[in-house]
Amino acid sequence: MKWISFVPLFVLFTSCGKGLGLINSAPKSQDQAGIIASCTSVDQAQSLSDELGIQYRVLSKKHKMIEFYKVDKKELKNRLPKAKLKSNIVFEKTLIESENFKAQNVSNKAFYGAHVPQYADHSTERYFPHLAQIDAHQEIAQGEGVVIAIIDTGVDYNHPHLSPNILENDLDKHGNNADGKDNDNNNYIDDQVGWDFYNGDAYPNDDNGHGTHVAGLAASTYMGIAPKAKILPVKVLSSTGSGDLGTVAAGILYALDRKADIINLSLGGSVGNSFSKELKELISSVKIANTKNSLVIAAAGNGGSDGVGDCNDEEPQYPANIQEDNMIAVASVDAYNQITNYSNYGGETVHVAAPGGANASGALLSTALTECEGPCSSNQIPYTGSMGTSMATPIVAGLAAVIKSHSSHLSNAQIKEIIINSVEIYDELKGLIKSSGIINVSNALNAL
Ligand SMILES: [Ca+2]
Ligand SMILES: [Ca+2]
Ligand SMILES: [Ca+2]
Ligand SMILES: [Ca+2]
Repeated sequence: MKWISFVPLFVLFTSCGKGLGLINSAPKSQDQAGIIASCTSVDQAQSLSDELGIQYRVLSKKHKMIEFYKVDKKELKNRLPKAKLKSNIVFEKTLIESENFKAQNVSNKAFYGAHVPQYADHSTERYFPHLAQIDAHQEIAQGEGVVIAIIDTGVDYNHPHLSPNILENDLDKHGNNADGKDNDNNNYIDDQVGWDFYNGDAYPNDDNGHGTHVAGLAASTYMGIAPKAKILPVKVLSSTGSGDLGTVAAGILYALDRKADIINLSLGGSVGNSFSKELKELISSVKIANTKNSLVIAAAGNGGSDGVGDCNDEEPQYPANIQEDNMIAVASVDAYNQITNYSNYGGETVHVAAPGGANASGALLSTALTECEGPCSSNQIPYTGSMGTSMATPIVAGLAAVIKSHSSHLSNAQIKEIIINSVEIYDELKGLIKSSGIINVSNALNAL
């Protein structure tokens, strides 16, 4: 399976004959942060835009989520009396926890390919020790039939170890087969492999590397936790890993439309209680996910600006601190089962820990951006090392996919309970992690 990787310059919704005032891309800075109006139709937004000369962006046509820019909130309220209005908070790079902590011991891209020895071989254990740490790769279930949405910086969907697992929307082709029409009627034109909410196009390529690494940890065909799960790439973060709450919420809603079973959020920030009103859009999308039996896995966070882990019970981190019964917040442990220096924690609010890499014991190796001209040769398949709660999160998403593929009748709440109750408990994690333990694939499957 191959995709054309060029990015066409078509504009979303051109077929509607609308254009003035309508923009596609996410806000690039705090200055441009907008106001989200829920319960507002595109027609209402367009007429308001015509009248006032303001810009707007359609976050979700189906859910009537529109973002307006450079507009007075009071004026908007007068014009759209039935709309629910929330200012959209932009995560600056310093707040975002998708930071790609490059480990000291894995300096640059490492190339592995078909010559990499198979699992259980000594070398592979050395390169992918997190698999043995959580007793992964049980042959009885590998994520078959389960969709994991990677809401992130995008995914390199041409990577040879990811492309076989990308969820394809056969009804709405892109690239050479694009017809500029929304053939499956989900309000996104030619969304064959996913959607890029940051740039407003059907090509959720990764211009950072973070999302590609995250996708591989969960579901690479080679050394992913769930090597047969499907990956749905949804780009909501910029090339520097920053983003905003409304775009993340829109990404979640899109993933639900594409029937994602598991939503991976290796991102977040300490937006603080004072912004709780602005969080409502994000919280609402997680609640909707719950009604669709979708499990949301979120990173506990990497300790904020000083990089030293904080207690999420006292300093809430979002989305990880959203208190819904389909949300699992994940901390990071090193290869010695100790919480990593950078990882946030919380005996009340952080449910489980998973391997996330640490300087002392190495970064987690996973898929990296390809630079091959044409298809990559077998010895040119890039993997790289990264560490963070961003890396621990897809390990848990992979486990959720494995459980669901084994027992598809389980509800998201039941899968969450199994993940939490099957951890390996460590005394050192008591009080830091709600379950006091590290996830374990073998235990979880034995509990089914
Ligand atoms: Ca579509
Ligand atoms: Ca189409
Ligand atoms: Ca794109
Ligand atoms: Ca800190």
